[in-house]
Amino acid sequence: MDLWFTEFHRDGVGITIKVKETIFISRSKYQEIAIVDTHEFGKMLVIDGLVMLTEADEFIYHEMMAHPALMVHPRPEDVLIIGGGDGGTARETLRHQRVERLTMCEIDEMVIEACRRYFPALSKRVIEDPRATILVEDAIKYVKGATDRFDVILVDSSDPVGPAKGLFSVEFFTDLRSSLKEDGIVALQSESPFYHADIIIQIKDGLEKAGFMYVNFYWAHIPTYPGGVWCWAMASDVYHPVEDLGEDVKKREPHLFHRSPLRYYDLHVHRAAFTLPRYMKEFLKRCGKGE
Ligand code: SPD
Repeated sequence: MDLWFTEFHRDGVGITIKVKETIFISRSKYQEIAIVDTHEFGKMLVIDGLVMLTEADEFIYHEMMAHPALMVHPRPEDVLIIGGGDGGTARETLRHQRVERLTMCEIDEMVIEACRRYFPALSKRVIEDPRATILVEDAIKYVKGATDRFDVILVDSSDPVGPAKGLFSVEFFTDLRSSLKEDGIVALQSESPFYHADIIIQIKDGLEKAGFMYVNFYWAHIPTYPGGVWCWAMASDVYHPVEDLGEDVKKREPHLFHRSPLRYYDLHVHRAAFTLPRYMKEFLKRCGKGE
């Protein structure tokens, strides 16, 4: 008997992936977590019926979640990851020699534990690297109460359903801005430009209302996410994501450019990622401070 998994993007459309076997399925305090092995994409993490990552294409998502902000900031010494319990964004962050301390704040311990067991290639680094601290906490409360200030905050959230809903609000974006040092940068996963323009508009509007000077979006292709194209926002009061990308970053992190372990990100990709298709520029122009 063939087993297939379908994630519905809307009522009449979705992505269907052939499953070899279900490896793990459980309900945590917050959500339903499943790990299945697939024929095409290797192991896949699914939360509340939505694909979070697959072994085959996670490198694109995690490289683009972490490196653009970390390359633009001249001294990303203190980094906070919100969500990201699978460890993929932490793995990419810890490739940067300039990162001195990494805090990862994930609400759901079951995500951390399941990924530690079934996705060691993602989670190994954050467990073994002495620069990393893992907090099992609600990030919304953490950024409200935190006295620490960060150079870079990476919001590697789930889609805006369940516990992740509050991670897309103006109040949260305002608390994020207060948790950054004066020249800090935040990058947030921002959904599909084709299916979730409303969410991207909400993020742009929210980051601008929170007071960020620069709010820009960038994109990459991710075959297993809705529409195959995914977006991130980057916001800062000081750094423009392309104009302030110095070539000297190659001297600061040479191992990420010469014989690089990266498979997607480089400085050409960085600049290209901030070039948006016309339909996206159109809907961004119509909200907040314009494009
Ligand atoms: N629709 C998928 C959105 C998932 C974004 N976060 C994925 C977490 C991987 N670290």
